[in-house]
Amino acid sequence: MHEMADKSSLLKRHPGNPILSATDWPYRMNTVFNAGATLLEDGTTLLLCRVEDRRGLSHLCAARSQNGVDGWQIDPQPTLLPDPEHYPEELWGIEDPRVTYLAELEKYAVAYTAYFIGGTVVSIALTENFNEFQRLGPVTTPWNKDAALFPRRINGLWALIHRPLGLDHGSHIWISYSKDLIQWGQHKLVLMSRRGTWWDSHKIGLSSPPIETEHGWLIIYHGVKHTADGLLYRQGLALLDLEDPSKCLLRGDEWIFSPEESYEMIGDVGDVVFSCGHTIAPDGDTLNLYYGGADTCMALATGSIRSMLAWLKTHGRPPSEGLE
Ligand code: BMA
Repeated sequence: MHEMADKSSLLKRHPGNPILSATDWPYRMNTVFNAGATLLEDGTTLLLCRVEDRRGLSHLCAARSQNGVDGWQIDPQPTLLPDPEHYPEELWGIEDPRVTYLAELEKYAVAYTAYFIGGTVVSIALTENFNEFQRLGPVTTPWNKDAALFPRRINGLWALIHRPLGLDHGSHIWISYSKDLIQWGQHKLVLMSRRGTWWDSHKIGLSSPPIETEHGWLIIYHGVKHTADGLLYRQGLALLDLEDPSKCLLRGDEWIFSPEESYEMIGDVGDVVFSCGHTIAPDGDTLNLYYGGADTCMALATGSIRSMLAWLKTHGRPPSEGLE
């Protein structure tokens, strides 16, 4: 169902969309999309954007704004470039960063996809200021992507959501744990892609990092459907147990956000809404979801965490009820 016909839509597009596109960039590039997001201490919104250059390789570039909507100050040069000399897995670029503030370390963790002939892996870098980064290197083997850290340790361990690539039957969301952010283990399956004609049947993967609520970790995830016209990327919701996030409590049957506007349907890869980051307003409820449109621009949609939880309570069900 198109959201236009559905007044109860959980996410409202900003009328100024797209909020960032290639024409805004201070240097020559192709596209900007799939940015990680965070609020800095002074309230500035920082988007760590995936920028594809005119060779087809991606790097990361920071854009800062006082209101998270316009007046973006974009770094005059790439902020984090692939470093294939020291990290050969970054030869074909670094993509889709997800930013989590780790209060215990007083650092931001960036989980990103590194791409080379051997496949995609998840790498982590730490930063205090988005000027200097400390790379921890790859934390998974290929093929893996769509990863983000939880903001705090759970039962004494850091937790990472990620998405290993499956076979034709789908790709599923996993969680792993670590004492030191480097050695990861205790891998567990969290959520499976559905089957057949479902909107999330081909692949699923985490969108922005998990959101802590009193009812559990709210996650927004992307679902991909393989259609005769190619892949169709939409967004859906699930709720994970607060103390054991490998346990999914509720999952919505319907998607909550789907390509509809021209900047989501037309671009380098059409029919894609793909989010890697959000910010939460000081009211603790308003969610600003930043997302890439058609792998070409950055857009913003706003919703309410409380409404999303209420929606999941009425429209969600435990995933153990079958994968259809
Ligand atoms: C996924 C990721 C995203 C991209 C999407 C659609 O596999 O690589 O970066 O937005 O495909 O092309």
